[in-house]
Amino acid sequence: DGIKRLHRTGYHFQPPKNWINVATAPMYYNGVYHLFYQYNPKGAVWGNIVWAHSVSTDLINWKALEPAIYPSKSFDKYGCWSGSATVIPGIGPIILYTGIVDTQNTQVQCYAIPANESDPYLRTWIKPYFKNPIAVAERTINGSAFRDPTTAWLGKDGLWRMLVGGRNFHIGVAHLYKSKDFLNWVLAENPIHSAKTGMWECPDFYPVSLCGKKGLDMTSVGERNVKHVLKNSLDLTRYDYYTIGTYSSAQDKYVPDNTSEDGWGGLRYDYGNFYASKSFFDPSTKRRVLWGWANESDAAQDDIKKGWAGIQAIPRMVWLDSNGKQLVQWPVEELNSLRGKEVKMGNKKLQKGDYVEVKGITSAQADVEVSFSFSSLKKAEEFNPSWKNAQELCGKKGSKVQGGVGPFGLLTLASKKLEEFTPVFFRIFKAPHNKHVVLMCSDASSSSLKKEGLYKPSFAGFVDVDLANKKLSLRSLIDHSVVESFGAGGKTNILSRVYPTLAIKNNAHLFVFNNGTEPIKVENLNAWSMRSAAIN
Ligand code: DQQ
Repeated sequence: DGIKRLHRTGYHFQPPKNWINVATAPMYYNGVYHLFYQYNPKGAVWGNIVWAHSVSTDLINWKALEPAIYPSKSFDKYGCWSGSATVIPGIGPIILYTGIVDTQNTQVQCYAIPANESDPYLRTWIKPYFKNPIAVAERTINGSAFRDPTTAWLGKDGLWRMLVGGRNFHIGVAHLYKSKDFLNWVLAENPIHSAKTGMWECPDFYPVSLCGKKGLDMTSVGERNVKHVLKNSLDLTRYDYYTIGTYSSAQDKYVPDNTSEDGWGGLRYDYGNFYASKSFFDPSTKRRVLWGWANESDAAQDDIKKGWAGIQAIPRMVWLDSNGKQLVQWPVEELNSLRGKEVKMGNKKLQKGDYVEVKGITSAQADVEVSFSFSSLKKAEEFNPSWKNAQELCGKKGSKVQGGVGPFGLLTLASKKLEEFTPVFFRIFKAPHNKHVVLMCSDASSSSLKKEGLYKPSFAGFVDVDLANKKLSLRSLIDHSVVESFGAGGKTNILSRVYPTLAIKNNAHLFVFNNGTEPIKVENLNAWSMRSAAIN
């Protein structure tokens, strides 16, 4: 049984066994949060996909119900793939999802409604024959790349709209459909947007406020005084990228601002293992909440031995940064209810080569918030403008490579003698015109002594942060086989899946470190043992 439990999470969502992927149709309805997710009831590899269903009142503790949507009709006989929920004012929730109609994985879009609106958990969903499927691949659409309908919204003309992810040769497209009644859907002439990226899975499209952290409801917000976000999941590389832009329902167009790349090198929610994410508006707290799936980094045979594969990241609140150019994310505050014993460190200087243990908490299941400061950026290394790829740079300049300002940060899931550790750290470079480039890394390359079949990437992203106050903050959620980190208050985020062989349970340690010539001060560190959530 050991191998099955060793790396299971204490507070990141996972079912008792088997394969999971996309968190589908997250929603809040009548006081209850619903999480559906792609699930294989028969094993720890992808296949036989149904919608498993859990409910919660706090987004952290979950009660498992029976699968809500599973193959039962001619239009979804071979699988019920991802989709979204729309809560129609005065009517209630409708789920849109992708049905698989044959063994070639031909995809159609379908809808389902609650069998009994007065059941607080909405356990049973029906798929009426009337009008199902609501969209089949027609004309120019490629039916094997046609999936994952979004939450629908109302345009100014009173028509409902939804997007369906697709691919036209090498071009990723978000097909637009319109409907008067939510049942008869008509394909619009042009996709709402497209780009040369390959397939767009799980598109997500929503408005964000120009200032403040408040979320907006897709179905009712106007188009003025807001920005829109379009997120697409790139199946070739397995990452989610997004743009910020402007949407007009009169023109049926979304136009990205040119503040970030619309493609492979674009902004990401997360620079680690975080894919096929979905957001929803939570009307009870007026925030937008984001779910992302974190796949295993272990070999498939090891997933089978463990009997499980896949977790969900901690749900994150998401809003537009005050610079208007990127999103910011932060774990939902309900997570703090799991915080137990707390230890602190403050005003602690770290010279080059220092590492100091943070003792007294369960370091394999912890939440750490820390702010670092430095007195000068003079010693920062020169940035070479050809370094476009943060992950490659982190691979070259890991935590053991001495620097000027940084590398400094945390060593998470570390064995006592540091045979294993997952460093999460910053490194600051000097760029022309008195500018600086901040690199954030979550480096799995030293995370495990296990060699065979383990993916140990040096995940990294750049952080667009003002260093005027000479401070950088970091939060890491450590949970046995996951380290989920938020840099500079959630501007750059990285989730790593790791499988230590020594740094397990009570043998896992946590350190702060500095390996740059500029001394670094730990201004404030708060670390908590995390209780396990009641999950399923
Ligand atoms: N996998 C799902 C699809 C989605 C993809 C099937 C994301 O709906 O496009 O499980 O990994």
